[in-house]
Amino acid sequence: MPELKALIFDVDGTLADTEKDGHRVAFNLAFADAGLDWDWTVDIYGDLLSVTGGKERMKHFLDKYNPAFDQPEDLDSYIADMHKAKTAHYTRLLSQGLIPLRPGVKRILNEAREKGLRLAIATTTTPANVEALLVHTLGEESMDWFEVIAAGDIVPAKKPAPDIYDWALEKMNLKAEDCIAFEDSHNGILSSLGASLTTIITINGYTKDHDFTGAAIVLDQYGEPDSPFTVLAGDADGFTYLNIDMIKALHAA
Ligand code: XBP
Ligand code: MG
Repeated sequence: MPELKALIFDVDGTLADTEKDGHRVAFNLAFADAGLDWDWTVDIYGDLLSVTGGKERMKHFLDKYNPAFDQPEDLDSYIADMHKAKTAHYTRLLSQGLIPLRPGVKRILNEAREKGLRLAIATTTTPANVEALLVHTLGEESMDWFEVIAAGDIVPAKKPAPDIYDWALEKMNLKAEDCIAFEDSHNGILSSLGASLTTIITINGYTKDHDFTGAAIVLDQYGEPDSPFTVLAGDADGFTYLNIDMIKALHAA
């Protein structure tokens, strides 16, 4: 296996646990602003997460949970406007520091930079949401740490399609074998494996029972030197928290 050159991170559920208390809350605030009684409870949202992309998710909600809704003439622009309002709520929630990075993320990003590994993001959420998370957890300069931020509608097909990872690889002029991906969900690993990327999984409340077949390893978290991860599938080969040496070992395996 060639030398590891770049780390490509998913965002939601991977860099931070954003869904239950971030995106879901922002959706409900936007619905309330619009005078709608749509209430995405924790359980309903967990089901709706099977569809990636907030706009696509709202359409899926109407089809599956609210077919009687009197849809406007131009549903796409109605949904797009609702999504803009939701994104404004979400970025405001992040600006209030409500959603921290997951354990080990900041340490791994800093170690990668110290060791000259290139960084990228491949996510279904919007560029605005990525910027808000990075700026409010790592500071303004962190936007420059990532050579490529592949996000949202930049590709025609969202995860589980591999398009977003393929796009990031192309922009970085790298092959999949030069890189390793970090994901949290079944849709996410289908996308990264679809792009032939070795993939490290951390689960979260919504994805703990997902199928992660093909993952290099499945962890409950990246851990810290004083708080070890739990290995849910795969072999940590003696490591107790994820660091660049372990990432390189998984890439080479
Ligand atoms: C997760 C998603 C996103 C978010 C909501 O993205 O599927 O749709 O749930 O964000 P990933 P938007 O795990 O690929 O980071 O409303 O901006 O889509
Ligand atoms: Mg994710």
